[in-house]
Amino acid sequence: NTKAFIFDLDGVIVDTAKYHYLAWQKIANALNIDFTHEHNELLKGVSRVRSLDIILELGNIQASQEDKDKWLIQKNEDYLTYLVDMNESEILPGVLPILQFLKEKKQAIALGSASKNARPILEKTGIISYFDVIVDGNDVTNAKPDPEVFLKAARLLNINPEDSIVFEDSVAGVQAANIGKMTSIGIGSKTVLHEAKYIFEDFTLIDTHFIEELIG
Ligand code: G16
Ligand code: MG
Repeated sequence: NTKAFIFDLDGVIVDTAKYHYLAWQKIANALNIDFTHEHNELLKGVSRVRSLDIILELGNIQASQEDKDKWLIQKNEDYLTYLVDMNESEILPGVLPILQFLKEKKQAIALGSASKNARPILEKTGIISYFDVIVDGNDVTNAKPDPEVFLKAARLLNINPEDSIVFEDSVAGVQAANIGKMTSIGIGSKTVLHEAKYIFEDFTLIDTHFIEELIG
C-alpha cells in the first residue's frame, strides 16, 4: 500500500510563524495598527497578500495597490533576514523520525504549503530530499481552505485524495484537507483544530504504530 503523506511547512515542519509575526508586526507598527499574537493566528496558512489585507482590515485602513505592493516587499525582505541563519536545528521535534519512517515504508511524501519561500527553507534545514513532490505558494492560485494545494500534490504523486493524509497546524489547512476528502491530522491545539480527524499537540506524540495503521 502506498499512501500520500502531505506536510504543511510553517507550524508543522518548522516554526517560521514566529518570523512571519515579527515581520508583519513591523509593518503593523509603522501603520499604528495593534497586531497581537491572537491576530497572528488569523494569518496561519494564509497567503502573503491575504495576510496584509487582514492586517489592514484590523486597522480599518484603505490603501492603494502601490502602497500594498511596497509593504508586501518590505515584509518579505524582513522575513528573509530571519531565514539567513536557519539550519536543521529549527526542524520541529519529532518530524525527522516520522519522515525517516515514511521513507523506510516507501510511502509518498509531499509538501503542501502556502509559502513562496518553501524551497529555500527545506534546503536550509537539509530535508528537501525527503520530498517526492513540492507544491507551494508559487504553484497555486487558490489559498487554503481551498484544497488546490493538496489536490495538486496528490495528483503529482499519482495517488487518490482518499489515500492522502495531511499534516496541518492551521484551521484553514485542516478544512482544505477535509474538503479535498483527505485524512486531516491537526498538529497543535485540540480546541483550535477540532475539525481535524486526528489531533496531536506535536510530532513527538505520533508513534510509528499510528503511521502503520494509516498506511493500512
Ligand atoms: C505559510 C504561513 C503563512 C504565510 C504563508 C505565505 O503557510 O502559515 O502565515 O503567510 O505561508 O508565506 P510567504 O510569505 O513565505 O509566501 P504554510 O501553508 O506553510 O503554513
Ligand atoms: Mg502551517
